Amino acid sequence: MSEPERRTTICRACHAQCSLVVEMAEGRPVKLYGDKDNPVYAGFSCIKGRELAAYHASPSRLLASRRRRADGGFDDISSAAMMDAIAEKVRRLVAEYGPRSVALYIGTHGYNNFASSAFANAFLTALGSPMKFTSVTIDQPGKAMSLMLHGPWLAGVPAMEHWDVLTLVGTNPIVSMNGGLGMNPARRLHQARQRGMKLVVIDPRRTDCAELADIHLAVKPGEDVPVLAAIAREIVRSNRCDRLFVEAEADGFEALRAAVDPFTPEVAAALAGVDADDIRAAARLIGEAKRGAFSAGTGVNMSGRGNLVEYLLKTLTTLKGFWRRAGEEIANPGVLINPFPALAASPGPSKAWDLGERLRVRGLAQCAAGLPTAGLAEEILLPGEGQVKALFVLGGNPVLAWPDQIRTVEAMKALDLLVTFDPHMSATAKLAHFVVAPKMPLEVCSPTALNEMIGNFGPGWGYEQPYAQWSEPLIAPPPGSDMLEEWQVFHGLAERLGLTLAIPSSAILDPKAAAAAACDVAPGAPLSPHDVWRMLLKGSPVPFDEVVTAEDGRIFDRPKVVVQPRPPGWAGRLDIGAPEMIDELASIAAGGDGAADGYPYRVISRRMRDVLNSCWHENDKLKRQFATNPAFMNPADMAALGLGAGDIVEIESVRAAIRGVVEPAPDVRPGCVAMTHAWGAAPGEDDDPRIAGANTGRLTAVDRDFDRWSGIPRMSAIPVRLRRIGSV
Ligand SMILES: Nc1nc2c(c(=O)[nH]1)N[C@H]1C(S)=C(S)[C@@H](COP(=O)(O)OP(=O)(O)OC[C@H]3O[C@@H](n4cnc5c(=O)[nH]c(N)nc54)[C@H](O)[C@@H]3O)O[C@H]1N2
Ligand SMILES: Nc1nc2c(c(=O)[nH]1)N[C@H]1C(S)=C(S)[C@@H](COP(=O)(O)OP(=O)(O)OC[C@H]3O[C@@H](n4cnc5c(=O)[nH]c(N)nc54)[C@H](O)[C@@H]3O)O[C@H]1N2
Ligand code: SF4
Ligand SMILES: [Mo]
Repeated sequence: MSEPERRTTICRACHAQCSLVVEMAEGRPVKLYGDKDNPVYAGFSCIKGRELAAYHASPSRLLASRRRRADGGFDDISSAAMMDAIAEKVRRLVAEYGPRSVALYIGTHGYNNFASSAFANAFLTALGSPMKFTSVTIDQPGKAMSLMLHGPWLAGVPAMEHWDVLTLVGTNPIVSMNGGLGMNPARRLHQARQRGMKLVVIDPRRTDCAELADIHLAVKPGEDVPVLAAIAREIVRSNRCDRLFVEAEADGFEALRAAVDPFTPEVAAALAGVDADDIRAAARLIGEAKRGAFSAGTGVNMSGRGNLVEYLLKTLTTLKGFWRRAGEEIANPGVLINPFPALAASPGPSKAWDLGERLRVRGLAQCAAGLPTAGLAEEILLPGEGQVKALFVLGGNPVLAWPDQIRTVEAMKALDLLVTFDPHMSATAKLAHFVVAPKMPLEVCSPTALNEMIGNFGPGWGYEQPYAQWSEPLIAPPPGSDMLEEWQVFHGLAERLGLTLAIPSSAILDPKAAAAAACDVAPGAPLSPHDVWRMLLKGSPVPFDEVVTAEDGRIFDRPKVVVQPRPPGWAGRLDIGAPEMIDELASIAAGGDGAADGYPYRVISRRMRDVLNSCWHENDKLKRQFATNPAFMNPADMAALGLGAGDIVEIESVRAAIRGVVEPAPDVRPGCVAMTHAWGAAPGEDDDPRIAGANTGRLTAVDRDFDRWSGIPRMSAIPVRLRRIGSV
């Protein structure tokens, strides 16, 4: 046997896009591991990424697309015949019901490769349908909503090396890579702590990050607002605000001061079930810091008050003047994507909801986070003009991941046309009319555009350096397979329907400017993957021809940018007293949130290190530690309920009951059951939680306790009652 050839590639098993070494022997990948020479990731990888090649060779992988028969079984279908059949069906639906009857949902694996999502969106636009949904509105919609309410600060926050304190709220980036700590998060946190950075973690679970925190506030789920309001109150009252910055740049200080005033540390401590002195200590750490950052995650975005929590974190950043100032340097002026202008200024707040297309249900409409995905099942089920009849699912799995699983399954079954793009017969694919078998990451080219793009989410996201990597295909699709890239399918459909696709540049953040720079793809135009990426990176700071030379991933030689002061006559100001947020604070202070009688426990969501959402659950290496998604419970609760490790517990919400396998977890706050989403199967299908896991989405109802703008219902902090129903 010859020596293995060493190649590098971008891991595309999650959004973090780590750089992996791939040892190739006889044209096949034999070993994957983190590239220790990579200047940003420095050798980091996880088991999900090291198994990337195994997913490609998984026995469960579809090697051709499938079409459902009338009896519910599936036949293989050639790519060409499949595109013919889907195009014909779309043509008939649009003719009979109008373009709005066709909808698109982009999930986790629809973003990893921008080419897929760009072509899918352009296809909907060409059809004339506004019905474009993504997982963002069931993930962390509070980020986009709060950004509009508070206003963006164009220069962002300083690099992590300057932070004296970091506060993580409902997020565990050491495991999830969810921002806050950047790439190689454990190493970065270690380095920051060595130089003296303090860490505050607010989470009902003693997470991997909380283990390393200076202060851990193990709040009651859903009760973060009182704690953050009390921290803001302490900072204001102890005169630790940056008054000059606030006066110069923000409106609403008096309204905010009055709104947080009722939240004394004692009041907040009682509401959140933590120690008032710990709240004071956290306020002191943050208050005394010169620079710092806040980062939140799914935990708080899903527990009922996501907009307000994210808003308070931006407000605290403003109160402390933690934003990057004029004269400071930005090390990353963009490689693939043009960043915001480096100005110490804000364009000011803007409207966050009712921004366009209205759903026909519950007054929901396009908001800053997108069209409310939590309203889509009802849109499909509600008869009448505009009803959604066809759904394209791009790299997502609604049946296991959307809230309100019962309604979701009903909706999927009601569709005239359901098309999933998935390498697998996922739970959603099983209900689809067509399952498109796509090429997989190591078989396609792509750059690190996704991770650079999400650098705009907040502190500790994306790259602080002008870093990028480009990957060419390392392997060919399996012999005898018939697969396309997702974009090729949308291109093929457009061609069959005589539609021209306008592909906007991903390098331009402003959607209007990106659309103005769009490249038209006429029907029948031959297109290579490089042609497509040339379009997608049109106008990128580093030109495409240079980007493709970075197959190892590198820091480009780019001029540092110095933040410029606010131009004269600039009108925009930040808003820390947005009336909607101030009203919500007032209702919480008045004790607005009623207790859920009879449902004393709370199911809280969490990620597991080795598994991403519903992906590749059949891979044994990902299940070394846990076979499915256990119900993690505090031993004190287990004792009170007579539960032992491995027992089956019934978990019942107002909506439905599921069964979970109990796993003792002293790190979980008593009263909580921590469970990962996107496991289990469709209702009536499984039903052994030890084999399929349990679906927490079944506990939730989209029309109960939902956000008025993004529609996100309570997907964490779900009130439940528990009952022991068996042991091993
Ligand atoms: N209760 C509760 N519900 C939640 C959450 C929670 O914390 N609690 N989290 C929410 C969040 S944050 C999200 S993002 C959503 C996730 O929602 P989705 O994105 O809808 O769900 P995933 O399970 O990520 O679906 C990914 C699909 O992509 C497929 N796939 C894998 N590799 C590829 C590939 O290379 N190409 C293509 N085309 N497909 C591929 C997988 O087989 C899988 O079916 O779930 C949400 N639901
Ligand atoms: N290994 C792995 N990595 C992933 C994923 C995965 O499935 N596995 N999924 C990816 C996806 S789609 C996303 S969106 C990101 C999400 O990334 P994160 O948001 O960091 O996700 P989690 O690790 O679940 O962290 C959420 C935390 O919120 C806490 N929490 C729950 N309810 C509350 C509450 O009411 N208040 C507070 N303060 N905390 C609460 C939970 O205990 C948990 O520790 O991760 C991504 N990365
Ligand atoms: S963190 Fe994500 S990108 Fe990095 S190796 Fe793991 S799965 Fe791949
Ligand atoms: Mo997510």
